[in-house]
Amino acid sequence: MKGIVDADPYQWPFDGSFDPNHTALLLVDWQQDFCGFGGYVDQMGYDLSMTRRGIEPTRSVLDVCRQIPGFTIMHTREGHKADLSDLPANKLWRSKQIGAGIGDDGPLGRILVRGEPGWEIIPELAPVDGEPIIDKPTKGAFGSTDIDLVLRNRGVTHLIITGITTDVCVHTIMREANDLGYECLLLEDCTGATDQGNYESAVKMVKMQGGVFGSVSNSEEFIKSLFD
Ligand code: C5J
Repeated sequence: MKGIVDADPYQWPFDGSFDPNHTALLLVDWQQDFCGFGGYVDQMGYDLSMTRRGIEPTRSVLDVCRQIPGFTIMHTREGHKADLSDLPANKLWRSKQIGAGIGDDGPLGRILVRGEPGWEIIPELAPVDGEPIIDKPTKGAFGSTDIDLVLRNRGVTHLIITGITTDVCVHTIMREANDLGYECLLLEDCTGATDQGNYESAVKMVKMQGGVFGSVSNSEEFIKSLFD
């Protein structure tokens, strides 16, 4: 395995080759609430095809990574406690403004509440035994959970990032990780936003300043790099 990914604006990783023992595939918030019919994003009235289009490429990457010994595969989920005690008043208010109040009943149970059908990770990308799941009440993960500790305990220094939505949780997590020194790669076909312009801008932002938050590639290039 050469482990160098053809990416933009630089061949990833910056230091020449990556080692699966120090790399994690991160699957950010692949939950029914963000890409399932009747979930939070659907209830807000957005076009689900935009958040769903990354499912198949991500599944291809996941299938390959699961076969590589040493590779960490980690999932995150956004959701709140049933009593909503971890839900800030402004987040609740905003969700009600757009007609999808967090904690309200919807077709997939209570919106964005832990344990409800809408909060579950979609079956296509569901975790298997041994894959850590990080639960967060926030958009980011590093400021509100033990994700950094879990990654460091496994010796992870490099992150391959997939998930939804590109401009919100994916970007927040990538920025947090980058600030902590993780070498990040975003797979652009393995992510999606609720708005095409936001998706394109979010991808573009990663690439500015020589890769201000990391580098950007896609599922095909990443998988190819594993077999070069
Ligand atoms: C949002 C997320 N978009 N997982 N959450 O509210 O990106």
